[in-house]
Amino acid sequence: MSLWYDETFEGHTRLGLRVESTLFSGKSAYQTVEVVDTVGFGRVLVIDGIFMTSEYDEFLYHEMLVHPAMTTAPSIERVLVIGGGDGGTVREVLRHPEVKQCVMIEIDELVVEASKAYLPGIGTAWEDPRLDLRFIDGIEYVKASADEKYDVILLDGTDPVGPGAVLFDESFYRGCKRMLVEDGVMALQSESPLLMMDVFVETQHKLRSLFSEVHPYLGPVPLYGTGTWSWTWCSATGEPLRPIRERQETIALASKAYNEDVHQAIFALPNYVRRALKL
Ligand code: SPD
Repeated sequence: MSLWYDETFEGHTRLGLRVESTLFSGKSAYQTVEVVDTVGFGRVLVIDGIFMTSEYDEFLYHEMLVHPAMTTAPSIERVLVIGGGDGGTVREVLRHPEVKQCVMIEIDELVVEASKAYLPGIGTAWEDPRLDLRFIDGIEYVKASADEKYDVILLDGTDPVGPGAVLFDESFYRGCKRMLVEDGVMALQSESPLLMMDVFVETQHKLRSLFSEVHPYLGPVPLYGTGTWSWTWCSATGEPLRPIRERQETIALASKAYNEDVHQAIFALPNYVRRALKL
């Protein structure tokens, strides 16, 4: 008998993965956390029934969230990651030798515990001495740390439901902007422009009210419904298509997806997205 795990979207569509076994299932104060072993996607982290990341395609998500920002920010010594409890985002950040400190703020310790135990191939940088992992609420951290300054801020949240919903609030983005150095870069996951067009567009508007440079970019992540995913690059100054070549070449050498051409290509927006954003 085969067992399938389905994620359903808006009550009209579902993505199903054939499951070999459930490796972990637990409930924290915030959410239900599971790790399932699937036939097609390897081990998959699931939060409140939503697929978060998989061994099979996590690189497509994490490399795209991290490297466009990390190769364009003038300085990358101090990096803040909010969310990202599976460890994939900080792993990519810490591949950059210029990083001196990476503060990671994760609300739910259970996500990190489960990921450390069952997804060790994703979180390979937990022991890096430059990582400062703190289990606190990202909203509270941003409110309380207005004087802290970061060169790069990366937001690796869940969908805008459950405890991660507040990571899509304009006031939260404003707080993040306050923590960026003047020429700093923020990048965030900004949902599917197909399945979640309303969230995608609203997010762009919120960001545009705060940053003069707001550039969404797209890439494939098969685990996420429709397979088309978006991230957004924001800054008060600067330009996403002018990466620092030497930094980029070093990172591209050992990346599975990210390289110089991909960096340029992902910022090309199809007409349906341009029109939705009135570009
Ligand atoms: N639909 C799921 C969106 C999840 C985005 N964040 C994933 C976290 C991976 N580090």
